[in-house]
Amino acid sequence: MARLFKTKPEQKKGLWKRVVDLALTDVRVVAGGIDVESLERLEERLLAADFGVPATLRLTDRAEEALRRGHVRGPEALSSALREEIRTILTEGPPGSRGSARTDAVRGVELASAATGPTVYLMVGVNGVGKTTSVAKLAHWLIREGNSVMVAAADTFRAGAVAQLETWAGRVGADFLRGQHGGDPAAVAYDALEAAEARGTDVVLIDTAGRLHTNRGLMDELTKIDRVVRRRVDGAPHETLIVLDATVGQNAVRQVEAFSKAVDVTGIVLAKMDSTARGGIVVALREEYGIPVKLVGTGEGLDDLEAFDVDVFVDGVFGS
Ligand SMILES: Nc1nc2c(ncn2[C@@H]2O[C@H](COP(=O)(O)OP(=O)(O)OP(=O)(O)O)[C@@H](O)[C@H]2O)c(=O)[nH]1
Ligand SMILES: [Mg+2]
Repeated sequence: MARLFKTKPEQKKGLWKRVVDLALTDVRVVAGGIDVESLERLEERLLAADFGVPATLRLTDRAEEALRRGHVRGPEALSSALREEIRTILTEGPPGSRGSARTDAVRGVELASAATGPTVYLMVGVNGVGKTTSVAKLAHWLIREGNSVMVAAADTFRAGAVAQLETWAGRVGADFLRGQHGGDPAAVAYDALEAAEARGTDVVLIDTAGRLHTNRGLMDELTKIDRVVRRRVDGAPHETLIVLDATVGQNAVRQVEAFSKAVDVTGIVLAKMDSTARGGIVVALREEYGIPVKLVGTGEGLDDLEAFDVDVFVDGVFGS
C-alpha cells in the first residue's frame, strides 16, 4: 500500500499540549490526594472534560482497584495507572475489539491509500464543523507531500459552499470539480472519480454538505454517495472521515453513532481543538466506537492540521 505521507507534518506539540493541559489540569490536581472523595472528584472532572461515561467509569474503577490492592501508594503511581489506561483505550479501542482493533492512529497519520488508481477520502459531518476547511488543509498537506489532489464539491445545495471550496482549491493547487447547482451530489462524486482516473490523480477528496445527523433524507443521500463511490472505484472510499467540532463535547458521540449507520466511518478529524479545553472526547469516542482520531484541526489556516498523537495526548494529560 502506497504511503501518502512520507514525512510527519510539523507538529505543533506546544499548542496541542497546552490545550490538553488546560483541559486536564484539574485531573492532575485531583490525582494528587488519593482517597475515596478524591476518586469521586476525579470522576466528576473526567466527565466534565468529556471523557464520557464508559471511559470515566473504567478509569476510576481501575484507579480504585489499584488503590484497594495497595498497588498505588502515591499520586505518582495513580497518575501512571491512569495514564496507562488512557493509552490502552486510545491504542486498542473498546474492550470488545481488543486484538483486532485498528492501531493506525497511533503513529503519525496512517490514512489508508489505494494500491493502484486514485485514493478516495470522503468527508462527512454536521453543519459548520469544519469539513471544507479540513478538506483544504488535507489537500494542502497531501500536495506538499508530492501528491496530485482533486477536490470535489459534493455540496450542490449551497452556492457559497462550492465557491468556498473552489477558492481553497486554487490556493493549494488542487484540481476542482463541481456539480450543477441543486444537482445530485452522488453524480459529482462519480464525475470526480472518473476525471481523477483519466488524469491519473493521486487523491480525491470529496467534500459533502453539512447535514444534521437526525435528518433521515440527508443521511440516505450520504449513503448513496458512498454507494456510488464504492461501485466506481475498487476499495473506495479508502477513508471516510467524520469531522467533529471539538467544542461540542458529548454530542460528538451521537454524531458518530448516527453517521456510522449511514456510512462506514473509518476515522475522525477533530476540528477546532484550538477553541476548546475539553480534549477527553477522543477517549470516549475510541472507547465507545473504536474509531480512531486521525487528524486534529488547530486553527483556520491551511497549516493548522496535525496528526493525532497518542503519546502527546497522554503526556499532555499527566505530564511527560
Ligand atoms: N478555530 C478553528 N476554526 C475552524 C477550524 N476548522 C474550521 N474552522 C472554522 O469553522 C467555520 C466552519 O468551517 P467550514 O469548513 O466551512 O465548515 P463545514 O463543516 O464545511 O460547514 P458546512 O459546509 O456549512 O456544513 C469556518 O469559519 C472555519 O474557519 C479549526 O480547526 N479551528
Ligand atoms: Mg462545507
